[in-house]
Amino acid sequence: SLAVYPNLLEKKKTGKKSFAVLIDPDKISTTSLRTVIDLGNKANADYFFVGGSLVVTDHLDEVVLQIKQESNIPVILFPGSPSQISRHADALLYLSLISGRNPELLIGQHVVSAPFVRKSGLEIISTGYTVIDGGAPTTVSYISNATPIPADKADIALCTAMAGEMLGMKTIYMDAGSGAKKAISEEMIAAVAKNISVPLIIGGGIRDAEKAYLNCKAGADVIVVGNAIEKQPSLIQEMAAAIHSIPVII
Ligand code: 1GP
Repeated sequence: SLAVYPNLLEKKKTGKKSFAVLIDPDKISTTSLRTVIDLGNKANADYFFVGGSLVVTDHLDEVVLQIKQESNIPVILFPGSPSQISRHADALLYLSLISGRNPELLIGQHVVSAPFVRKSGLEIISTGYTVIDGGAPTTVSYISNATPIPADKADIALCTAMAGEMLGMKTIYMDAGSGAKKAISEEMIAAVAKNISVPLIIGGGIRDAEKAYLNCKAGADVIVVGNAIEKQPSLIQEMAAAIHSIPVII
């Protein structure tokens, strides 16, 4: 099988959309992890993203290993801090918070952890991480000490994404933050998608299959869902079906 990023590019060529199930090691118990993995397998979820803005537990390795044992779906780290690295994963979203003006999250933490990240042997996917205002402060907006892009400023999001792509970021991840009151609007997604050619990852506050579908129609390549699934794991099937229903170009 292809490495994660080449595979993502292949999918983008044909317009095949992906569904990422986000697992926050802080929030999930071993038994519900088993259920989520099982549902992900059955629904043909495309990725398991593992991480969170505030991982306080130390069982990241355990969570990743359990997924690897019970599934063939690639595990991609979505770290809230440089300590959230497990060499057992398949790839790492190497996030630079390009929507913020906090130098630590743009480059400072990367410098400090670079040797450790390199040594992990993980596939590194540089990601222009762009936080959009989700209607109320989210963990990421608070922890990052950086102002999110206002939800109605599609032009700022679009210029940020363009700059990220030109700086060499392999993906752009627009996030309203976990549990966001308001998910990112389709208008903003469409404006950004039209103007970049790297895969566009969208997450934060997506609660139903219809919104996931509409985001894909607007140009998202990967839909990430965490909170809604934690509350109702059966949504995994519905979300996957909606996202995979988008026709591909052959
Ligand atoms: C958060 O984009 C992810 O960083 C997913 O958000 O938990 O609200 O689905 P939710």
